[in-house]
Amino acid sequence: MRIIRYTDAEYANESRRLDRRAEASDRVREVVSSVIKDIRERGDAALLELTKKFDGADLTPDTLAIPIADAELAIDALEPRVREAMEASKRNVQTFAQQSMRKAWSMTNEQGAEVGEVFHPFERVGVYVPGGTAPLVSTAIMTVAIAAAAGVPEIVVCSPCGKEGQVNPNLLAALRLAGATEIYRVGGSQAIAAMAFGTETIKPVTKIFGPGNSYVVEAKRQAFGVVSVDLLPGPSEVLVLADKSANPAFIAADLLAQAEHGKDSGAGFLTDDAALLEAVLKEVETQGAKLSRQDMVRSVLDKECFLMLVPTLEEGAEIVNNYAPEHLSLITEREQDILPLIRTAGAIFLGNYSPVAVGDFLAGPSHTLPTGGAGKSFPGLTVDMFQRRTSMVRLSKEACAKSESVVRIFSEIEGLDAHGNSVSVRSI
Ligand code: HSO
Ligand code: ZN
Repeated sequence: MRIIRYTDAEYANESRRLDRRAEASDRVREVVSSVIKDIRERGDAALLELTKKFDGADLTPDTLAIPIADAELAIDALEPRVREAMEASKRNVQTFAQQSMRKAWSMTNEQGAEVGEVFHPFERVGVYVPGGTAPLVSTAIMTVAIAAAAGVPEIVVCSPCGKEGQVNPNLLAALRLAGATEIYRVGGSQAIAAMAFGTETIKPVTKIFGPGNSYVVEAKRQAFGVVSVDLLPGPSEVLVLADKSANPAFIAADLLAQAEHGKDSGAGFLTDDAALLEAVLKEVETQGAKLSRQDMVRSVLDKECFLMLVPTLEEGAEIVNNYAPEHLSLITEREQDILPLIRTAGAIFLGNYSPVAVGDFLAGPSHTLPTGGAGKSFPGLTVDMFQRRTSMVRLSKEACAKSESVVRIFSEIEGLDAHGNSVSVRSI
């Protein structure tokens, strides 16, 4: 792990390096643009070829979709305690979503017009659920169950399959339990392209959600405009900002939980307390040695992890804002001073007893959060992203007459007299 202290000569450079903006590499951009072109031109045929190339699976147009009946069988086959865990997570996620749902409202403006907004769920959305080295069962709930809470009737899911064409049975069950109505065993940028542009088998959607690797994220970027997207969530990451009131064993456990996500994920710890830094370092070693995913944990710790001694928590908060972490764990006895300074974290976990893993699996807010610095421009996934908003205006004859003078002035200065007339004609 990289250790950086504010007393080091390199400190200023290092903290500047932590100021991030989300951007794709040229290579990723080119690969994705050719994949999208291929899917647009050749539909299913391209989708099958690319699935063979990237996932090693031999599919046919008939086996692209996983029958919903199979997903229901997967639910029936769940161990009861596993099913109960999934249901518990879904209950929290959907209750949270109900709270944050946008509801129709109206008010009266200065001229007496009734103005307001109404919300409708998108009719057909696409959700990407990554494959990779761990079956992200919780991601099914943290995306699909929120779409279902918003009332979306058609929830299309794409998730990559293994060489034998299989999708993890727990993931399949969770997808259906969460409310998926169509499930396709395809992944990568080709899955995003298929959902955005449509193929013979996959009908196009109007908005695409969910996390993925850098290719998936770039595909969402390139499809934007044809569809809308939620945000650009990539490989997971955490920063911890803590003072001497923090328990080093808890911090180390959170850093290691992050590191086990493997490739491209990142973890960093910032503190103003030199003794805490040493204690966390030691804990990472002892706890880390016992974990099952040693290779991933080691490689993330070696390449992507840093511990930083900062002169003050205020300066730490500034570095956090520049980094815009997906998750921030903030453990300080000065919470009332430091918390208001944090503006760009996707999610904040407060105090010694709020492990990020509870947010990953159970707490309620979606764990689909902006990564790679995207937190500077995007919030995490919320239920209103599944709602389409429309504004409404109703004027009485009196309100119309009261609006006339301002409208006439605008139509005059914009040189659009028909606009003015459309109001005057009603005000005689
Ligand atoms: N930390 C990931 C979510 C996750 N963790 C799923 C475990 N499974 C992104 O917030
Ligand atoms: Zn996680």
